[in-house]
Order: sequence, then structure tokens, then C-alpha cells
Amino acid sequence: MDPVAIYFTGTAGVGKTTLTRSFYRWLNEAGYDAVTVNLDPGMENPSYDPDVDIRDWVKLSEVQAELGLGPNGAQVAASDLMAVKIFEVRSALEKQGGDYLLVDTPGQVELFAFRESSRHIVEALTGERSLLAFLFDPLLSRRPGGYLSLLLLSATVQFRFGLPLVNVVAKEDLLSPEERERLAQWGEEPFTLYEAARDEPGEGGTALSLELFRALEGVSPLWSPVFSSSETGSGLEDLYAACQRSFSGGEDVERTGGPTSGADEPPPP
Ligand SMILES: Nc1nc2c(ncn2[C@@H]2O[C@H](COP(=O)(O)OP(=O)(O)O)[C@@H](O)[C@H]2O)c(=O)[nH]1
Ligand SMILES: [Mg+2]
Repeated sequence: MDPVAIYFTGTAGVGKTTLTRSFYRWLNEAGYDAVTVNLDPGMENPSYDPDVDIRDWVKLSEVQAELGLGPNGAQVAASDLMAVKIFEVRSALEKQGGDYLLVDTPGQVELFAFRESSRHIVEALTGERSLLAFLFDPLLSRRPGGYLSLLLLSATVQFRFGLPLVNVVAKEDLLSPEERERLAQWGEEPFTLYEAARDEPGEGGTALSLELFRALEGVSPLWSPVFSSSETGSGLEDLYAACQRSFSGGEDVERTGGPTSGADEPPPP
């Protein structure tokens, strides 16, 4: 079967690179054939060695030096240069094989979601077999206004790409059990989020929060996020299951080794 690709996106520092690595390990330990792709030309001191690395073609520091640009201009130029090189990247990726392609995207979400070139990059690299995993900052998510604004950003990213999307509350180890419980309830019973937004004291945007809630209410894939932590490894199995549901209605991808039991089994310790 053709490989399927998961693009990790979200605001700077939310944990995309770390989750790419930890999900890669989880998949391989569980017997799936996963490959990592770094699409962040500015990645520095990576904590893992990506199988395919955009920096072999486009490196932020070099773009900045060669074009005499500041940091923001260089990032924009680099993301457009990536589109020029994307067929070479695809050839390298095809040589890797793999059933799951885990794609790490640039630190800042706007460089991925708000550049026209990114749509071409995704289209050329993995086409329709692509899924977005949008990461939520756990601390921002704790308040209804923050959670709603992340839902809005996630909906915007999905709107930009027109691809299936899974929401992931990242770094769940930073949430107290009560906070996690509350967030999970917002996902399962959206009306509780409405009530929390309505009752939130001192949030200047409460009226706006309620309008946002109404606008987002009908966007069903946005609800019930997966919770995960790269720190503890929690939720990676749930992430796998959510991605699996999004791809081709739950069709499983065959394992190449490792345990042969059901897809929902956790990997060996
Ligand atoms: N506590 C905790 N920290 C994390 C987790 N994942 C990533 N981090 C930390 O968050 C910071 C940013 O992570 P990174 O993956 O580089 O974020 P990116 O900019 O979205 O790629 C790093 O210091 C990571 O060590 C997690 O699950 N739990
Ligand atoms: Mg990163």
C-alpha cells in the first residue's frame, strides 16, 4: 500500500519535533515501518536524526547569509525555496519506503499554514495520503478562551489544506488531573465549554468566545482531542488510533515485525 503521512503542526515550542521523534519510536517498537521527515529548514541541534531532512537542500542559516536577510525574511524565503526542491525531497523519500511518514514542520505555524508554497509542498510530497496533527499548547488550553482560540487556529489550518486533521493536546504531563479531566469533558460535551466560556471571569473576550464557540460548534473533527506526552509516552497509542480512524476509515496498515497482536496493543516496554 502507499505510505500515509502525518504532518505535525502547531505554534512554536508546542512539541512538534519531540512528538515526531517519540511517535516514530512508538510506531517502530510496535512493529510499524515509520520514516521521519524534517521540513523545518531552521531546525537546530535535533534530538534525532531525520531519515529525510530538508536541510540537505535548504538551510535557514545559509539562506539568511546568502540573501542578506533578517530572521523573518529568511524564514519566508526558505519556506518558498523548499517548494522549489520538493521533487528532489520526494525522490529521497521514495527511496526510504516506510508505511508511516512522520513529517515535522517549521517551528512557527504560519510558515507552514499561511504560505501558499506549503500547499504545493504537501501536495507534491504525499498528496491525498496526508493527515494533519495539530498540537495544542496545554497551558493555553486550560482556559476556555485559550482553548477556543486554538480550536479556531486548528480549524483555519484544516481549512487551508483541506485535509483530515487530528487535534492533539501536547505535553499532557504538564496538566493536573483536574485540568486534563476538564479539557476532556470540553471535547466530549462541547456545551460544558460553552458554559465555561460564558462563566469565565475577567476575560475581555467572553462575548467573542461565545461567538467563536457557535461558529466552531459544527466543525465536528475539532472536538475530542487526543492527549499525549512525549515526556511520559502517554497517549501515543491513542494518537495512532485517531490517525488510523482518519485515514481511509480505519483501514489498518500492516506491521513489518514486532508484536503481531491487535493494532491497539501498546508497544513492548
Ligand atoms: N513536559 C514536556 N515537555 C515537552 C514535551 N514535548 C516537548 N517538550 C519540550 O518542549 C520544548 C519544545 O519542544 P519542540 O519539540 O522543540 O517544539 P516545536 O517547536 O513544536 O518543534 C522542548 O524543550 C521540549 O523538551 C512533553 O511531552 N512534555
Ligand atoms: Mg521543531
